[in-house]
Amino acid sequence: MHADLDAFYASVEQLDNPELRGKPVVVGGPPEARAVVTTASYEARVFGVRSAMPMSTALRLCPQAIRVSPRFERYGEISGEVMAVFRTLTPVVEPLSMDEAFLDVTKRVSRYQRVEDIARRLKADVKAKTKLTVSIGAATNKTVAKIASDLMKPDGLVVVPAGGEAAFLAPLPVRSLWGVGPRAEETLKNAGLETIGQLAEASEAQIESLMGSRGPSLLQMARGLDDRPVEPDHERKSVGAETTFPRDLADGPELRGELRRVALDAARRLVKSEATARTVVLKLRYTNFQTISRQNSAPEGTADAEEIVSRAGALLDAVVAEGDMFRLVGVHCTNLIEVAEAKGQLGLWSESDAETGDTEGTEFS
Ligand code: TTP
Ligand code: MG
Repeated sequence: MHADLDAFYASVEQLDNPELRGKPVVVGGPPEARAVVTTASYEARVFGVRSAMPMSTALRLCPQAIRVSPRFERYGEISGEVMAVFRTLTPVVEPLSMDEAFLDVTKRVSRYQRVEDIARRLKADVKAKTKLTVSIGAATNKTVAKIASDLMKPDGLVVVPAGGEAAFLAPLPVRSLWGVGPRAEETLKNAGLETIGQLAEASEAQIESLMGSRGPSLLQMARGLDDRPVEPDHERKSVGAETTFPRDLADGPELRGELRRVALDAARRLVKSEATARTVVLKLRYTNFQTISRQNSAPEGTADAEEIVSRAGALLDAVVAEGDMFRLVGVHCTNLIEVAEAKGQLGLWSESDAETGDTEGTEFS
């Protein structure tokens, strides 16, 4: 199964503020800040408002929309609850982002337990626990399940029977396939391949000439074939950020500013990973490439950005000497405690990070 919450951020805002329910809601920063829409409630989507659209455009399309700034920590919290509900059904849960996951329920399905019933019960459980609606697609493989979950949103449930994968995909646009973005879509369209069914019937040679090395796997997908397993996420051991300066820096406002920036970035990644950290690690590289790290730990985990900034600053205070010049500074948070775990629930999970800004992010296990 692929399960994906409906209008996730906007639904959480409507949940926490009853006045927003039933109304067009857009989540994102203010238009003056040239912010974009992270998501829009289904009431706002009627007006054509979409994710990633400039907020100014969204508010022009739907002037009565209520704009709310995002509260990532809150979304992380709810996400942890939802993933915990998923894990009551099966331990084989592979989160893809805060609001979606693959679940392998193969072992649950039997003559007496149809997948429809399992999915319906999961939807009810998520609703009972969080009051949110989730759309579910179920199929014999990931590609088909993911596409199916999107088809009847919101509050959707689509089950594609075994053997019906190719027929299910055939009428859909190639764009629905994983990894087919606007450019690939254009290339395929120019070759007369607009639906997945048309793609499925093309020859391997033709697709390879159009799409290069990705051709064969794309063709397999179009034919409804995909044998990738659901891979439960492993605990991530560290999140952080570091930056190399254009020129070496001595201690001073500039170095402290860079330190602050990477510490904030590390804190942001921590929140995104739905975790708190007990340990803050400062990494420094001197002009001669010698690299050191210093760390401090606290009994309780934190994801508080200012606390991480100040602990990283204290580590720098303790190590810096007159005349030192640095070429890199990094802040890493380790000894992570997952938010769901901290709440006494089972399950460890994290999401893969998108790179933002010009600092270099790292996650290592
Ligand atoms: P999605 O699952 O893609 O979107 P959604 O849950 O808002 O709506 P639906 O699934 O019903 O179509 O993304 C989940 C959250 O991720 C979304 O609520 C906000 C965030 N997000 C962004 O911040 N930027 C984006 O461009 C997208 C697509 C999502
Ligand atoms: Mg969603």
